[in-house]
Amino acid sequence: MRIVDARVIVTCPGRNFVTLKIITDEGVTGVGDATLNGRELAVEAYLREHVVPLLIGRDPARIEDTWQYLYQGAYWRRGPVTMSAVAAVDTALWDIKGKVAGLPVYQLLGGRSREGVTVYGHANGETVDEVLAEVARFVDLGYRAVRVQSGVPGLAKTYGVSADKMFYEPADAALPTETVWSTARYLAHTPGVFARVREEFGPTLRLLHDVHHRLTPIEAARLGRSLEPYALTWLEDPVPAEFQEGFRLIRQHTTTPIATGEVFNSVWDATTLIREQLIDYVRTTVVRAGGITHLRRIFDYAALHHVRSGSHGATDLSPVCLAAALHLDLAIPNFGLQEYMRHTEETDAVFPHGYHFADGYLHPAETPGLGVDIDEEAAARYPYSPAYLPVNRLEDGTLHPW
Ligand code: EZ4
Ligand code: CO
Repeated sequence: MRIVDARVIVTCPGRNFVTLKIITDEGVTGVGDATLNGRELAVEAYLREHVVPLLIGRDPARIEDTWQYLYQGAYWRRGPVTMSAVAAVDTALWDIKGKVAGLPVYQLLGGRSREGVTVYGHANGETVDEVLAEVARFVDLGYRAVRVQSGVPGLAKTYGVSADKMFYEPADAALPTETVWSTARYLAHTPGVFARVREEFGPTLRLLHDVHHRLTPIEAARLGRSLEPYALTWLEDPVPAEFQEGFRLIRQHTTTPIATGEVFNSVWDATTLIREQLIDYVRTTVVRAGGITHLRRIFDYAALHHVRSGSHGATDLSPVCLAAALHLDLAIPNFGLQEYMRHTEETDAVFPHGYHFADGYLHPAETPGLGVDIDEEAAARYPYSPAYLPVNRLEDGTLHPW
């Protein structure tokens, strides 16, 4: 079998997605997600100009060799653009291998290690009362784990709080919008939110919170300590994670579990964090970290150090990425949690898929391959529309992580 064509498809059914579709001479096809929120066309061009020509004529069965060829062969290793492009190829090749074998991809990864993939949803509100109502809604929908984000008094807009509760989309304008941040206001408000949520929902509902990279290590340590009575499953991205050693300080001060990694693109971003057990969950996903092949490598390294997975699953990870992540989630021994932000009806129609949600679990399709595709005719109805993530400033105007 040989690869005869590969198409890079950009579509915007409510938000932008970049998808690679690989076509073989025997008619078997595979899909991979290549979406990089706010920088979509960089990956589209990387694939179209520098990857697709190298794929033509290759044997699609050689997944590892193709991965090494694109990673080592570029000479310029890593980075979100390169690794998203490599991920798309890798994901599509696993899809093809599954279809050729007549098996869902999780079977090729060792078979199921659990009955379903536990997911968490995003409860959020401007006020604590609104937050409580949203948590109740997710519990009613069957969710076993809920991320809780609240507006902060004195701040006009806060990360994670949206008007449309089911379909949070932060890339909201053709040029970046600007928001204002105050660590003091946030730290004063947040523990009280979790006190109210625990009071209302009891001790066993799994609760999570995303700091979105906004604190210093000692501020994060203080927040983690103040949240200890509310027994969070994890505190996410407490600090910008380029400086891995910074997590040592957080660890010295709090038993609140730490999750990080949605901006990581290879195991090299997390070797200190994992080796020293500075985190509890590593949170990158298929499209960000070089596909199923490399994400499996990260999760296996994590397993050796008692660190679990927590795959990123925001709406900018397409249904193709989510489908691929679910196969890995089902197979690995050290699965933690899978984030699940629902896609809109328009997006779901462009990406027909067989995964489904029931009783707080996602279940991958049982059909051969990944069980997801792109409807190219439907995709063509939604042309690319520039959209950027916001930037964030302190009250005095200093640029701060968003
Ligand atoms: O802001 O994926 O945990 N989820 C997140 C996301 C990220 C977006 C950025 O594109 O932090 O909402
Ligand atoms: Co996050």
